[in-house]
Amino acid sequence: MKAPVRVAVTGAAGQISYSLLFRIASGEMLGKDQPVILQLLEITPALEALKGVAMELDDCAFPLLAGIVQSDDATVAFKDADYALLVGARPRGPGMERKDLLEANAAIFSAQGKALNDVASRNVKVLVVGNPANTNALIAQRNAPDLDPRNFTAMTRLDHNRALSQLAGKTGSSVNDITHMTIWGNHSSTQYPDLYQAKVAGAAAMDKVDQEWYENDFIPTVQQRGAAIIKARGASSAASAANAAIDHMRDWALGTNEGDWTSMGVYSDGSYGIQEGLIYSFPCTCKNGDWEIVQGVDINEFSREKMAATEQELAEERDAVAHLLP
Ligand code: NAX
Repeated sequence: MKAPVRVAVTGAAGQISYSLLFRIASGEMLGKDQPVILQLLEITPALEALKGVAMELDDCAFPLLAGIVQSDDATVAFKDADYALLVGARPRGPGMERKDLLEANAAIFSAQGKALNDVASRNVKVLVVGNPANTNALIAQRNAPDLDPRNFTAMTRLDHNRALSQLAGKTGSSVNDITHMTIWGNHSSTQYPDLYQAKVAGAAAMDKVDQEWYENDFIPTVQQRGAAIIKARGASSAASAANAAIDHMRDWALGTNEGDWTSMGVYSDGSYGIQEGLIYSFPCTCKNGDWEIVQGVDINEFSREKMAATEQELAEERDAVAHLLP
């Protein structure tokens, strides 16, 4: 058996974590031969609820669960962390403007970035799930100057998986037949789900659907799926978000499928003309625990416009919190 790795999860008493933690502990994220120590962070008022979650984890008697740490102190929860899933965030309250939401979260993610910088493993792989995920990831990254910016990622895998499922439904195929799906940009309603590269059983997806469906049905459905779930369920996506977090981390740690790619919010190096330093979702491949932005994807005029719109939104979010960035 391998030596255990340390997996920190924030917002650990919340609804996404209630699905996520059990799957991490059962080996679905890092493999059935990889023991894990869960290091759980919550705010002080939620520690009692967290205790209940930890009791349930104990009661599963997971063979791979080598320990549980519970804390309201980020420097305890992130100590030597090999993986950090930043799920906890401040939700939008009544009367809160977008700017207030960005600022409230900037405070949380600055503190967590600093704590990661001070105590986490130098190779820590960070996934930000808490919204606004891309900008929260940027804030954490900027507050962790001693860590490689490539260690910080934001989750657009749920959007990617939603797009796979919509396309499979439309073409009467299985999600297993679909490759080369791409989500560009922000995890928000400006995201651009791109079908121009996607393939269904090896054939171009755009030859199987019409432009009208693509523009007026597929794109808005994927962009608005989070809101549709809230309307139907009365609560935001939880199990599917946890599943996407598992997929994102598993691919990063263990590699993407040969001949395919996934979508990840990563530090832009200027690829495709996207401003350097933004955390922007690109098509990525992963190998040996590292990710790479896929190069050479053809960008037509339609795509260029949509990629620029979501880039613009991310630049605005960054500028709105600029006074809080080091
Ligand atoms: P919940 O409100 O159920 O849970 C959040 C938990 O975080 C709470 O227990 C809260 O006490 C804790 N928390 C708040 N501030 C914290 C801090 N500073 N340190 C540690 N813990 C803290 O929300 P849940 O449904 O689990 O969603 C969590 C986040 O994921 C939200 O921001 C949500 O918007 C975001 N989502 C992101 C998605 C994505 O694709 N990137 C999709 C699903 C989800 O909407």
